Formats: sequence, C-alpha cells, structure tokens
Amino acid sequence: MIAEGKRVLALCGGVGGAKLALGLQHILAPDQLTVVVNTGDDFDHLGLRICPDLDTVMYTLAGLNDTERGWGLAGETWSGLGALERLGAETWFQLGDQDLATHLVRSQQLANGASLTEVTASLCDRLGVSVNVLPMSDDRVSTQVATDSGELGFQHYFVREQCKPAVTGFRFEGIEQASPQPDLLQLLRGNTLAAIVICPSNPFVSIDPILSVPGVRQALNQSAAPVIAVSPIIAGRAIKGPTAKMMAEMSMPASAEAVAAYYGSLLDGFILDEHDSDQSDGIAARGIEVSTAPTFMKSVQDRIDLAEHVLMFSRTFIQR
Ligand code: FO1
Repeated sequence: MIAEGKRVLALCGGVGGAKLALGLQHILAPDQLTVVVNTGDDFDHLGLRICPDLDTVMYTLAGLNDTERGWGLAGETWSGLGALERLGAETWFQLGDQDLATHLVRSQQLANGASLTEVTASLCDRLGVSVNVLPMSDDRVSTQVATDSGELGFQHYFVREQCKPAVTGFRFEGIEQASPQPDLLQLLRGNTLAAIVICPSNPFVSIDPILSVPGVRQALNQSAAPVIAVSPIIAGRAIKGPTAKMMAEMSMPASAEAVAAYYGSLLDGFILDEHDSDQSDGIAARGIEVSTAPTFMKSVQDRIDLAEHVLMFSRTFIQR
C-alpha cells in the first residue's frame, strides 16, 4: 500500500481513532505504522495511573477490546470493582478485573522510573501488538474541561458527569512544559513519512492535545507528507462521544465542514462521509483537497476499507 521504507503516522484518541488504526494495521507491515495517542485523558485514580486512550488503542490493536462497550477488555469481570465498593472506594470509574492488571503494571513500572513510552512498549509487547504505539509525550498533560458547572478534569467530565455539563473551552494542564515523544519528532522531521493521518477522533480533546505539545504542530506543518484528516462527524452526529454536543455548545455547526475548518491550514486533505458530500465544495474552497468515503466503521472490513481509502487518497498528493 505504501512505498518501501515509507511509514504512516496516525494521530488518535480512543474508540473512533483506534478503529481506523486497526484498519491501517491490517494493510501495513508493523514497521510501516506508528500510532501516536492522546494522553490528555490520563489521570490518577485509586493510586493507579490510568491512560484510557492508550488502553483503548492497545486493546483494539491486540484484538482484545470490548466492541460493545467501546472501552476496556472483552469478557471482563467486575469482582474487584464490587470489592472496592464494599470498602467505600470511588466506583464511578469502572475498573475491570483484567483491566486492573494493565493499570497495576503500568503504575509499578512508572514508579520504578520507566517512561510512559517504555511502559507502553512493554505492555504492547506482552499483548502481542507489534505496531509502534507511542504516547504523545512522556510528560504529564491533563485535559481540563471548562463547563457551566466549573472546570472539570476530563474523566470527571466524561465518565462521572457523563458529558452533561455544557462545555465552554479546554485547557491542557502541563502542556507548556511537555516535550513531544522523541520518536514522534524524529519521524515528523525525517523524510520517511508517506502520510500523516488524523483519525476520526474528537478534534478538541483527542487531537488538539497532541497538536498542542510544543513543536508538534510546527513539525506537522513542515513535514513533506500530506496531512489527511478523517471526519469524526457523519450527518451532523459524532460516530461516538461528545464531539457534536461540544461543537453545538461552543457555537460551531456540528458538521464535517466545521471540523475541516477547525483544523484549517494544517490539512492537505479531508475525508468526509458520503452522506456529507454536499459539504465538499465548502471544504475545497478552503484549499483542502476533499474525498468522500463510507466512514462509519461497523465491521473490521469497514475499517480496512477506510484505511485503504486513506492511503489511496494520500498517494494523490505524493504523485504531485
Ligand atoms: N468510560 C466510561 O464511560 N466509563 C468507565 O467507567 C470507564 C472506565 C475506564 C477504565 C479504563 C480505561 O482505560 C477506560 C475507561 N473508560 C471508561 C473509557 C474512557 O474513559 C473514555 O472512553 C476515554 O477517555 C475517551 O476517549
């Protein structure tokens, strides 16, 4: 699908992004794909370091994810959570018995001085994931959501409050001091990239944290590889999660075109769903090449088909 020695870089958050990453994993050799994952959702809970988007990507690429729930492991059991409840611990953030092992091992390795990159590599290795999964940074960044009920940590907004408070903005605590994951910067500055894919993840809380790590947006702008985003909005609705709700609350139209406009000059290309093809001209008028495809990924074959479409589209830029 791509020239020898070339690589694809995918930027993603949790569920929606992981689906496209899985499609890319199916059609590329392991050394041809690097997936850089948002860590702004990460938080400390019950003394453990939880990295939800890294977990979702790892579990999905390992084929171990719960496809119904969207997060966590398939075939999960919840005895630990019941025991935590009995002891009066917080249980609004559900940790499954198997999933707990991931958080325990990660927390222990981090406490022993390993970087998040090292811990992620070791977890991926143990779970049988051979593509390169990288956190956006080894430094801690914590997404804070400004809402009509005050500022909330991301998981408190997303899980505990179930995205109910109206959003007014976002703050990525720690971002100014964060360094990009070193391999990410090296990849962006080198000449091996065939395409940079912005997965259909939430632009505000999944992709923006990655782009906001100092140096990343600039390196992306300067990369010779085409930057292609896949719309997380289909027919005015988010595939999953609160993207459309957030857009409405921030007085943006909940549309694919508004997402393309939000990324703006960062993009060379934008893939929107067939249902939204009437928005193509508006996006093209912004100097962004447009392609339409079925972007709703229900089956694994849908993910593979979309990944193939993304790579085919990316080749139209390289040939220029
Ligand atoms: N999402 C929920 O909606 N409820 C949960 O209780 C929950 C627990 C959880 C535990 C570990 C983990 O890695 C992810 C978990 N998620 C849960 C998913 C996650 O918080 C969100 O999907 C992402 O942060 C948004 O991308």
